Amino acid sequence: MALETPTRARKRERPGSKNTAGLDLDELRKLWLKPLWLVLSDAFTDEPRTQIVPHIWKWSDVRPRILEAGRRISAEEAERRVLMYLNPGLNGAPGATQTLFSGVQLIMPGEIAPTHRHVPSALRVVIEGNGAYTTVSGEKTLMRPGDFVTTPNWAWHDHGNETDEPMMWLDGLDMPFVLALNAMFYEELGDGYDIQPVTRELDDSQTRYNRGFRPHRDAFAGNYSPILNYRYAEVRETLALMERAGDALSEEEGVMLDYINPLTGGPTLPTIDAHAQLIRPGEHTRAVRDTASRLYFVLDGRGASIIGGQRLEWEKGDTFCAPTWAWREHRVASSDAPAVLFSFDDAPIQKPFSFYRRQALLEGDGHQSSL
Ligand code: GTQ
Ligand code: FE2
Repeated sequence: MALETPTRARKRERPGSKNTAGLDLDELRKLWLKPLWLVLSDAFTDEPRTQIVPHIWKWSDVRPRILEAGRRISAEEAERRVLMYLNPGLNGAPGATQTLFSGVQLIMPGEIAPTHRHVPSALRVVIEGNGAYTTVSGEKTLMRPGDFVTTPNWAWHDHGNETDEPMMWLDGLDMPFVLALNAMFYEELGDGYDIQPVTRELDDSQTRYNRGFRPHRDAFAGNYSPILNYRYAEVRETLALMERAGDALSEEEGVMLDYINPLTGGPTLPTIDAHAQLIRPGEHTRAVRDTASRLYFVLDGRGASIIGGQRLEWEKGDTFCAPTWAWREHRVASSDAPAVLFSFDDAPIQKPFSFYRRQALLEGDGHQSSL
């Protein structure tokens, strides 16, 4: 007899058994044993559950505080002068979501952040300042507002500011994920190498790989993008063209592009996918949810998002997070300029194991009712 596989599981009340069946739980506990049936429905939930809550870090709150930190602690003492963005659901543990760390970093004129490397992959998006540098694996790049810069796993990196204005950027790392796996390693390049030797031309990787070319018989074998810096000016150009062409208009995401590794077409970092999207004046995107957790950074403009039923008003420089499986939708008023949102998510961690799911809200008008 052939068994039919139901395409839709029937919904039923989960029993959530409290029946200890006369077993001696204390005795079992001493033996590090416990009946699964007592906790089954807490672990095997029908849908994802998360401690992470939607939250917005307003640039108007953050900016004066990171500048104050700049007056009170030297880069030398801090090593990395960063104010972390903590998710209110994590009880103070570092992390903006369960897998992603974020924060704002400040480097004052004349300062350096010494060379080190670590297991977590990192990305930066420049908020303010012009021309401070980061050097990754011997390649230096001068960073401008909106630029997206990657620092792969275990790559030597240092930062410095040889300009006369402060430089502030958003950091994004998969650090909570690495910590959850107990897989952290960290080391410094050490004495005399606070600034690592620059061994490649300025923007070597952009010229090599970001023009539809690749060196013949290229030996690059990293599981990350070889491109160090993705310029915001080019992102704006591409988004503008996509908008004019009327293509790639996803109801859920407006006009959106992915930052890719040109060698694979996949994400720039093995654990983190990054995107930029244009929300046009008068646009209200259809609600969508997926199993990835993510952070949004407002590159330009202003608007509002409803994340998990919570309305977050945002403007340039703000950062906000969307928990796993929370409906999210974005809106820009017709009287406002187009807005550009940068976002990064942990989908690449989930996809290889078939954990990733995505769903658009098809009921009603495709919007949540906001609180
Ligand atoms: O700039 O290298 O926000 O190593 C956290 C850890 C930034 C960095 C962070 C880091 C860095
Ligand atoms: Fe680092």
